[in-house]
Amino acid sequence: MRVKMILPALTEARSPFWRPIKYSLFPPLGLATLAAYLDDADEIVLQDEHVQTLDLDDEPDLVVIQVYITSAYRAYQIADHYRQRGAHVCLGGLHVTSLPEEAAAHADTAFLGPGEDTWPAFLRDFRAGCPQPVYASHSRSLLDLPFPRRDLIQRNLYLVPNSIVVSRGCPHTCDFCYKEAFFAGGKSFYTLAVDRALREIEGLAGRHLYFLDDHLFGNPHFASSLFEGMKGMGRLWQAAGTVQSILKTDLIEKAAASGLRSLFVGFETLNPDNLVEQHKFQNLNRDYSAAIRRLHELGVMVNASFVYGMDGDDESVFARTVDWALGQGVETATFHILTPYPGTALHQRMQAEGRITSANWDDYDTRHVTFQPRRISPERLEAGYWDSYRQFYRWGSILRSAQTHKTLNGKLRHFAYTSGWKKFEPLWDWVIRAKRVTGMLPILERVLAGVQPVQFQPSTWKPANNHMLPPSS
Ligand code: B12
Ligand code: SF4
Repeated sequence: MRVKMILPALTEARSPFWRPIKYSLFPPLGLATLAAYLDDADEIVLQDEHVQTLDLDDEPDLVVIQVYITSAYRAYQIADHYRQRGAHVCLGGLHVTSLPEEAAAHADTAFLGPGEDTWPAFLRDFRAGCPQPVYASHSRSLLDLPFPRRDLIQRNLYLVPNSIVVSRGCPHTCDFCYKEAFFAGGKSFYTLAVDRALREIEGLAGRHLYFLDDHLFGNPHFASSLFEGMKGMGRLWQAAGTVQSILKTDLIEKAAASGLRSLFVGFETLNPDNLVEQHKFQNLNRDYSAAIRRLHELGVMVNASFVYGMDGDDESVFARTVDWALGQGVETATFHILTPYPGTALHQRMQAEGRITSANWDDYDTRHVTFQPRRISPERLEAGYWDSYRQFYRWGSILRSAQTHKTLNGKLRHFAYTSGWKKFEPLWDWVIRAKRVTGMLPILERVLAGVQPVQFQPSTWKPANNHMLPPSS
């Protein structure tokens, strides 16, 4: 069987004039995972439109397309093209799960939720000549998960070829997050077996890893065993975690001792009323500054994520947030405009209040305002969002923020990392076009390694309480 697997790109990533580095970071791991369920005899071609021009002139039997909200229109266009050519077209992923009826108009088969149970079931039916129009995932487990078919990925096209996920979902329930909608109908947080995760890590070439898990620390027992197992592997790695997971346990020391060098942290807002509004209770009453200090003391850089446009935000939110982040010595910051993704609790609330102003999915990229904000105009919200990036990444800001670190090493690493991402964008653009992105990985590793690895000592840190299991909200 000839199988074509496609990750379509949003318009910006296809621009002939400008290619932001973020689209050349990670390979399509979801599709590589699904490919692992195919037979050895199947001819598989996997293409990622973020990094290559699609060949649409072929004649596959089966086409598999992963649909994100911002690439939905492009995905439907490709799907229609292949259906006209007689292929059986499968659509799945986050957007298909949120809006199955919209997607079904372009698919022979639509998949809701994660694919580990539905995809093998479909393949059996397809080979038997009786594929169904819809498969919805209910039974969730990663215990028999095959290794992703990384051999189908062109590693040289990505800065971070070693992305990996060892869990799915998250134990929390924030109103704006895709998670509840995507995992409806089954478990919404589960992990690989630790040994299986460690074996996959061992098989990855080079030093650098990027865990794409929503919340790598979400199951403390799993995370602790994973970090213990990674100690001594000589890895340098990056991941995402919550403020709570930094402050509450000694997991973060174990993570640093096994090579964690940069953490994406969802601070989201400095306003507690906003946290309550979004049901992000795990951030409430947490000392954000203490979390950042703790990471820096361990030699871990901080990528702080902020969301603008919640009901408590007014015009003052931009300057206040940027100023706070710079004062804390946060190395990189990502700003987002609150986006009510279909299927989320936020979307339901906004819709009930008549505040949704756009149903153009191209606008749902966290850079456009798609709803009526409460205390600020949509124009000011977008302007303030762009201005935050400008202010945070000015040379003067980078220097000021780098100065907050206690050690020379910390200052230099901050300066190199922050300016490397944001001040050399023309260089990144050139490197992407020259297909030499992976050649930059040793530089990234060098910067991440800026400090000596932290030796893990049994911690004297006392958790805020003894609740070591993943919190439920
Ligand atoms: C890595 C990543 C990226 C990377 C690359 C994406 C890639 N290579 O896949 C980059 C940096 C390019 C990126 C960009 C963006 N991203 Co992004 N990204 C992620 C992240 C962190 C991990 C994705 C991943 O690899 N998951 C692990 C794999 C194993 O899971 P998976 O891809 O979901 O695949 C599984 C299922 O979805 C399903 N499946 C998927 N497709 C199909 C198809 C079929 C036929 C079947 C059967 C099953 C199936 O089966 C797979 C195995 O279970 C997710 C968060 C998340 N947890 O998903 C956000 C996320 C997907 N991104 C998001 C967003 C908003 C964006 C941006 C718009 C951000 C921005 N402002 O620029 C852009 C644009 C994306 C686009 N192309 O349109 C949102 C998506 C919201 C939505 N409803 O679509 C997420 C969920 C983050 C969030 N919490 O809001 N992203
Ligand atoms: S903590 Fe992060 S991943 Fe988890 S539900 Fe909230 S926003 Fe989503």
